Amino acid sequence: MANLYYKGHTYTIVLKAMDWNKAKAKAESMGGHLVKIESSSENKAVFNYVKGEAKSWKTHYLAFDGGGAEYLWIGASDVGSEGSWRWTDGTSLKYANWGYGGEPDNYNGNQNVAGLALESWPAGKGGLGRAGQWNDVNQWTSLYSVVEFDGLAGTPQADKLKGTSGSNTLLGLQGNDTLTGGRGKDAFVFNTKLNAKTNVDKITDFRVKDDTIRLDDRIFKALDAGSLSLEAFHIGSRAQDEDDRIIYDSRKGALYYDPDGNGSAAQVKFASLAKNLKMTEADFFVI
Ligand SMILES: [Ca+2]
Ligand SMILES: [Ca+2]
Ligand SMILES: [Ca+2]
Ligand SMILES: [Ca+2]
Repeated sequence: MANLYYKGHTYTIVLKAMDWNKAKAKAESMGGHLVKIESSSENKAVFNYVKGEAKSWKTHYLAFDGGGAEYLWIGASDVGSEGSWRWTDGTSLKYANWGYGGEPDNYNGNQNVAGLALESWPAGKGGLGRAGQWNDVNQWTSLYSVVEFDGLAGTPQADKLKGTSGSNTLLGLQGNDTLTGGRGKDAFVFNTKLNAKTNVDKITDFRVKDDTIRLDDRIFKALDAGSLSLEAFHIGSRAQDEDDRIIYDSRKGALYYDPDGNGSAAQVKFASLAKNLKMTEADFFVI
């Protein structure tokens, strides 16, 4: 299955039917999030992508309380507060494409998450919504889901990703990826489980002046979101102090994460880049 690339974002489909909460967790473990659809053009692009992919699926998952039609999970929910729809990042919906027949209707009082419909509903006759529109359905329904990555993303395998001459965000995800930002102010995101054998990304053209390495605090648990502190960055082969967290071995061009500085836990290599760069804590940002 090919990814969809649209306006600097990447979309993929998880072909494993899950309830909404599991789908949300799965998307986040992949380094993305359940799709956040912010315009009619994005909705159209995502819908056309899903519709095209769905032609080859053997199994189609339906929401019985969604008129028995086929849906995929998207990131909108009002679990926190009935009627107050939000994306999984907590922002409210500025664009929505609810079914024209009165959705979201919180049918039976327990529809708190949204699906993107692949057909009209009620199935076979319509009247409440059409393909491409959204319906609130029960969160325990098992559906495939649409995952979005906020940048140019790869796959769980080893990828070669190339940015443009403009500013790009690159996410290699799992696998030993090769990332090339090109010109512009590029950001390289590390947001999947570290593994010194199977998840070390090579950044071929990191430029200290323009580029940034973004570290997800769900993976780099010993870091706090925001700027990396001066004390947390160290140049050398290993941590010297207990507060060293990100280690740049400038002789090898290797980047390591050390969860406890000079404590007993081992450092884990997560990236390689050129040797002898004038790296500082300012080259990192914790997300
Ligand atoms: Ca509904
Ligand atoms: Ca990777
Ligand atoms: Ca990859
Ligand atoms: Ca670029």
